[in-house]
Amino acid sequence: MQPPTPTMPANANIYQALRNAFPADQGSTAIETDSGLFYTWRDLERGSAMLANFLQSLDLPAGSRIAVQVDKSVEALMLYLATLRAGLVYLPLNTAYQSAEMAYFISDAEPAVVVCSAQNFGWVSKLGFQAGTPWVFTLNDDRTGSLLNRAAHASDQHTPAIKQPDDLAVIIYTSGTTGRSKGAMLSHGNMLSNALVLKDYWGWRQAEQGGDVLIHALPIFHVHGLFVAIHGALINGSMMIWCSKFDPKYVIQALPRATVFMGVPTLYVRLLAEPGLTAKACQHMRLFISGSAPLLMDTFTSWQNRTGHTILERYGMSETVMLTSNPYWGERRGGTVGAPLPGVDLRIVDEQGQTVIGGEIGDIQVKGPNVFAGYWRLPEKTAQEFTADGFFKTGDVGRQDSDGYVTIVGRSKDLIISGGYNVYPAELESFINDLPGVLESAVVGVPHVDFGEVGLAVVVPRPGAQLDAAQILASLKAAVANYKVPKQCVVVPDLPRNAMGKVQKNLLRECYGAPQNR
Ligand code: MCA
Ligand code: AMP
Repeated sequence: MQPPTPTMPANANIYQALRNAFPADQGSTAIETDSGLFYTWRDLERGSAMLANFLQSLDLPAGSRIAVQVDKSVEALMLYLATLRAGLVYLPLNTAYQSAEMAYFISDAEPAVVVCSAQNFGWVSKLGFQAGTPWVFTLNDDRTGSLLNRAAHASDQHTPAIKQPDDLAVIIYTSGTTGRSKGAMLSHGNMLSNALVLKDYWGWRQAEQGGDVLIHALPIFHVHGLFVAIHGALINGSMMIWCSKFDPKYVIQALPRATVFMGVPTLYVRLLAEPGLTAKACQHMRLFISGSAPLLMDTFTSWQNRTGHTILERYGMSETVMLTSNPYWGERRGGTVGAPLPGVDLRIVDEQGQTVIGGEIGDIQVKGPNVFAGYWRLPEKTAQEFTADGFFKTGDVGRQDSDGYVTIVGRSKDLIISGGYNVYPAELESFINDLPGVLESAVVGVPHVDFGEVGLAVVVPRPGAQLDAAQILASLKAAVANYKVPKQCVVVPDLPRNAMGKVQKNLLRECYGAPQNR
């Protein structure tokens, strides 16, 4: 039987719920970093209070966006918490985004505050001021920057703003299948309901039960690292071992002091490549969780054989936070993403929109308190992505077994997931098509030993033009986030098309899809 869906507290501000779970001993360690720093629970509370007071002193209009593109640090986490407690809207941005990508996000979201690293201040502040952003501050990963200087004068006492479950908390940009990124608007209720469900579902141990210790090795500008991992630890008063960057050797060395690890499949592949990953190293661990991309059966079984632990795979999206999970108590079935979480209504539908049963394959649609309200300033796009009866169309294709387990078999959206990051072919194709001498192009995902899947660009020259594949990749590298750049490019005379004139990407994958390892 599924546990009941948790009810919302009077103040749905998720910071308040996290704060309520901090251990009574505020002087104990909340975060230990890989650079040897220790932060107490009191540090988190006071540091985020000072930043919240500082943000509020700017007298920003209600609903103002705070756009943040900074390297991972505990101070960046405090800024996130401060934004929540001040009742403003957090907008995290991948540090790999380059100028054109940042220009788009800043002009679309119109943030009142932009926070960037001192190193990027020149170009980011220019973009901010051009878009009418009144405040641009810096925050570096070494506890310096104008944001901290300014907040140093603020009070360290702060009462979290009162929020209703539907109040906007965060905008997460997800790239679009048309090439245009959309800001998914997540509310305090979306995130809090999900955090409360996962608290029970994954059997987090409270301090009096010995407590959990999470190794936090993911970036903090996406749902996985920011919400699933951080909310998970904080709402259980659990300490984090904080890795500024994923380093498999450091993680293995930290395992004997930890109990929970979360990663995208690439992290598991890289850990398996380390001889130091042994059953003994993992004997103190309680739980390994994987998500954001498909976990290969080979990785699942190799992990079981090497460590004696069965990875728990779960499935979610930026628009919905977590949707399904294999059980903590019960069978973790490799190749599946488990059953819908309590409160999540999941159905598989055919092309006519009819629900299918009996393990038939179809489109995955979902509904629940965790599902977002819509895309920022895109009401028509939002309406297209929901059915008349309020289900969100995930764009994932799968089946559900009679005992509830869901298997994702593909995607109806044209998306490549590379090392846990989403790469949208349409964005890259549009850039390549604009290069001199290019007639058309197609970008497809091909298997990759480390990243699971990577992009391959297939490009057709204009009649008489000579194209250099390496130059095409170099042009892309100068323009878009590095993880989006295809690992390979081939120049061909034409693209295969079906009778409707649509490019047959499956044929390109078959032709060029030999597993890549570099
Ligand atoms: C780095 N590179 C990549 C990727 N990452 N190429 C393809 N895909 C990637 N994901 C390339 C860079 O372009 C660079 O190439 C070279 O690798 C080295 O870059 P570096 O930054 O040093 O790489 P790394 O530190 O080894 O990073 C690999 C990583 C990272 C640790 C696997 O990609 C990562 O942290 N991934 C996790 C992403 C994540 O958190 N996803 C969650 C999304 P060059 O040298 O040629 O420039 S949230 C989500 O999906 C939903 C909601 C969910 O369900 O969780
Ligand atoms: P994002 O836009 O970053 O939120 O990525 C969401 C997408 O990641 C989903 O729609 C799925 O396609 C994919 N995804 C997340 N978790 C899993 C998983 N465990 N297995 C397969 N795909 C996943």
